[in-house]
Amino acid sequence: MALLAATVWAQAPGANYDEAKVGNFTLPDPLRMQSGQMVKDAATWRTKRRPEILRLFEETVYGRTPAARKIEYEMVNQAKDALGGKATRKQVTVWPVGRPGPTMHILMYLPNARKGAVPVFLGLNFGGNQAVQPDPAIAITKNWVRPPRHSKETRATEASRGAEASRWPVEMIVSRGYGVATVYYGDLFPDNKDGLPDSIIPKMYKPGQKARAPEDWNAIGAWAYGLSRALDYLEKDTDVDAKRVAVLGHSRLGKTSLWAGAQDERFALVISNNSGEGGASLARRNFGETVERINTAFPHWFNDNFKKYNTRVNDLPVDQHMLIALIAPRPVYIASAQEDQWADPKGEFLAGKGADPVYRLLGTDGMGAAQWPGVHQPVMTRIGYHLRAGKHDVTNYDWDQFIKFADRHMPKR
Ligand code: GTR
Repeated sequence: MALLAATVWAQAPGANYDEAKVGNFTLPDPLRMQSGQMVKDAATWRTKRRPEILRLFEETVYGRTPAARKIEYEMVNQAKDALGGKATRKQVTVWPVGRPGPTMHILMYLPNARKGAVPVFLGLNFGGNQAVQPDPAIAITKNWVRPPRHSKETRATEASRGAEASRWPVEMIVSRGYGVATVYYGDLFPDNKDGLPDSIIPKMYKPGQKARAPEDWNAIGAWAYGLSRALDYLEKDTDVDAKRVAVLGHSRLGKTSLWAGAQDERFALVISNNSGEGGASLARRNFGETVERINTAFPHWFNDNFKKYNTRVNDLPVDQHMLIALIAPRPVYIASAQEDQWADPKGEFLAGKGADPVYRLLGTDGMGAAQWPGVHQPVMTRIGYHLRAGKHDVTNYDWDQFIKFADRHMPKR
C-alpha cells in the first residue's frame, strides 16, 4: 500500500504538512443533539444521540447499509497441525448475502494450546488470504486483485503467497492465546472505481432498484458488512468466544474496521491502524490527505453525499471523533505512525481525544493522555493510542500493543 500512497502523495502537491497552516476549526460537540439539546446522561446518549450520529454518518459519509441477510457457510477444510502443530487452521466459505450468491472466504488460525473458546482478532486483508501466510494449503483468491508493480495482472498467482505475512504475525498472536481470522476485502467489493457491478452491493438492491441513491453505501460499507457477516460465522464456531472478537484493519481497512465497529456493537474491541482521512483522523484538520483528495482518488469508497463536502468540510454535521464515540463504551485503539504524515497522526490522536467526553459520560476512563504522546509511549486507557516510529504499515510493534490492549480490556475468562 505504501506504493499507492506514495503515488497519490506525489499527485497531491497542494497537501499541507505545516502545523502552523492547519488553521482554526471547531468540532461538533458529540454531546449536543442536532436540536441543540445537551446530552447529560447515558440513557439519552444511548437512545437519542448515538442513533442520531449513526444516521448522520450513514447519510453524509459511509452510506446506509441495507438490513443484513442471513449467512450460510461451509467448512472447506480444517488442519490441526498448522504452524508446526501450534495452531488449527480453518478455511470457511460464507455466503454473505444468501445462497446462491457471492462468496467470501474466512481463513482462521486458532491456538491449539487453548482451553475452551478463544478470543479472536478479525480483519480484512489486501491481497487475498494466500498473502497472509506462506502456507501452500491456503486457497488462492480467484477474485480481482490489485496488479503488482509494473504489471497489469489482476489475478493472484503463487508468487503472492505470504506477500502480506509481515502484517499478520500469526505465530505471535496464537502464542499469546488469541485466534486470528481474515477475509480478502475483494470478496466484498473489488477495490477500484469500476468495482461496483462485481461487488455485493447490486446483489442487495431492492426489487426493481437499478442504481445507488446518494446516501447509499459504497466500498467501505460493503467491506464493513463483510466483517459483520464474518462475525455471524464466528458466533457459530464453538472454538471461538464471539463475545471477545476484536475487529481491526490497516489504512483503508482501518477506516473500515472503525465503521464496522461503530455499526455493529457485537464487536468487543475496535482497532484502527494508520486509518487516516475518513478513518480516525479529523476531517476538519487541514493536514495531509483531505476529504476532496480522498473522494477524487477513491470515488468508490464513501457515499455520493460525502463528495458535497469536498470543499466545505466545516459544514459536515460530524467529524471523526464522533465515529470513535459511536464505539463507546467499548475499548478502541488508534495506532499512528510517525512517517505516515499523509494520515495526520496528530489528527488521529485528536479524534480519540474528542471522543473522551462520551467515554467518560459512560463511566470509563476515556483517553488517558492530555497531550499527543511521543513516539513509543502507548496509552492503554479505554481509548488507547500509540505513535510508532516508521512508515505506513502494520508491524510487530503495533501487534504487541494490540495484544496488550486486548489483554487488558478483553480479559481472559
Ligand atoms: C492511500 C489513501 C489513504 C489510505 C491508503 C491505503 O492512497 O490516500 O487514505 O487509505 O491509501 O489504504 O493504503
